[in-house]
Amino acid sequence: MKIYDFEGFPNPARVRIALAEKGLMDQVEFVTVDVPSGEHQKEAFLKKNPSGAVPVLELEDGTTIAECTAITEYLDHVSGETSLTGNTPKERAVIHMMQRRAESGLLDAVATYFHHATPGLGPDIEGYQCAEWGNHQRERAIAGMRYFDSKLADQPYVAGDSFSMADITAFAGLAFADFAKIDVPDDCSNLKSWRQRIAERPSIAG
Ligand SMILES: N[C@@H](CCC(=O)N[C@@H](CS)C(=O)NCC(=O)O)C(=O)O
Repeated sequence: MKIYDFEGFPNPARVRIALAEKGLMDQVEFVTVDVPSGEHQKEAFLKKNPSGAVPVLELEDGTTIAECTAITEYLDHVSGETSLTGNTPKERAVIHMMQRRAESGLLDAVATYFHHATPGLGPDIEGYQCAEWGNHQRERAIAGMRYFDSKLADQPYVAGDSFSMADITAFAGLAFADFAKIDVPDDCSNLKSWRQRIAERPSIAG
C-alpha cells in the first residue's frame, strides 16, 4: 500500500502513529505530496482525494481512502486484532464519539485558526481567509483543551481505559496547537501529563 502525505504535518502524523502502533510501517511506501508548494491542489492529486488534503491511502487494487479515521479503521482491521478502534459495540461508539470531539473541537479548530487568522500556508495556497472565524476557532480549541483536561481527570485515555484513535487525534491536535502558537492553559495539568505519557509511546518516541 501507498500513503500520499507530507511528513511532519498533523494529519499525516495521525496515520503514521497508527501505522507504527500496528507494526505496519515497513509495509507502506510513502509518496510525498508537496503541500507547501500546492501539489495537493493539482488535478493529479485531486483525482485521489477531491478534498485536496493529505493523507491518502492507496491500496494495491487502486482504491484510494482519504480521511484519517477511515484510514485508521482500515489499518486497525487489516492486521488482525483491532487495538485502536475498539472491539465491542460500546467501545467502538465511545471511541468514535471522542475521536470526533478531538477532531472537531481541537485539531480542526486549530487548523481553522491557522488557515484563517494567520498567514497559514501563504497567499498562493490560502485562497479565502476570514480572520474573525479563525480567531473564534482559536477560542474553541482552548475550550477543547479544557474539555479533554476534565475528562482526563477521571480516566487515563481520551476514550476511557485504553489508548485509541481518539488519543491519536487529540495528540495531533496539540502538536498543531504548538505549531500555531496556541498554548495549553497552565492549569490543564491532566492534559499535560496525558500528553507526556502519550509522547513516550514507541509509535511516537521512535
Ligand atoms: N479530515 C482530514 C483532514 C486532512 C487535512 O486537512 N490535511 C492537511 C494537512 S495536515 C492538508 O492536506 N491541508 C491542505 C490544505 O489545507 O490546503 C483527514 O482526516 O485526513
